[in-house]
Amino acid sequence: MMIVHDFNRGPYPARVRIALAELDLQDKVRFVEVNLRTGAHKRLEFLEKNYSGTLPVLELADGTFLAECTAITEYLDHLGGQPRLTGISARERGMIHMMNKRAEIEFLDPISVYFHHATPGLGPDVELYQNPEWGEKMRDKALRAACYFDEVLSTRPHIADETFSMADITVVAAFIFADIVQLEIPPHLGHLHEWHTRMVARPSVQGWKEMGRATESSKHRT
Ligand code: GTS
Repeated sequence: MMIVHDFNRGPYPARVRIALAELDLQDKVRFVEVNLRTGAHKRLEFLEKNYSGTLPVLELADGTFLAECTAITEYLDHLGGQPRLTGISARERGMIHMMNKRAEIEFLDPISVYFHHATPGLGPDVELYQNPEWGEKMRDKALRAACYFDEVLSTRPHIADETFSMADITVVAAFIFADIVQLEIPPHLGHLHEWHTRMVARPSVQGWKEMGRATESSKHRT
């Protein structure tokens, strides 16, 4: 059994939950909650698992710790020998990697920076340095990315290509984070919103919060 070190409502952990559901691997993991709001992820005990002090982290049965949603998704996708989220052909893999990285650095990560710098974030005990101006800039960067992805989706049905991939999951997470920080994705971005409606209809995206509930109950069991 693998362990997901998790924060049950977090947009980044949601990426791993969605990947687990897409790959039908929910039964292969159990969740252990790490409370971001008390700064548990910045303590030595956790930093030994993930140098970057972020969630999620996947702990393999042999004790290896895998951090970074992209790396975790790659790993999970290759467990069954038939990758479904990270591409098979060289072209697919290249496109998915590029678009996933773009979704991170242009869209999801800037919303996270906005949250940590220009809103109360995780609270004064955890947010020891805040730069609101930088946060606002990152919010604007995220909004520019929304326009970019709208344009991309005017030419193809998914973020990277014809089929659903890890890059779609990353943009879904950006929507989840935007919702948390009440950042409106401009309604006129019709292609992006139409894509999002399709994504939300997927059982994996519909169900990520339910897997969150499983987190809570497993926390109480352990
Ligand atoms: N690049 C990392 C990844 O892709 O896994 C980023 C992970 C990340 O930022 N996770 C958030 C975190 O640990 C969790 S959440 O915001 O989605 O709940 N944030 C805590 C912090 O102090 O940055």
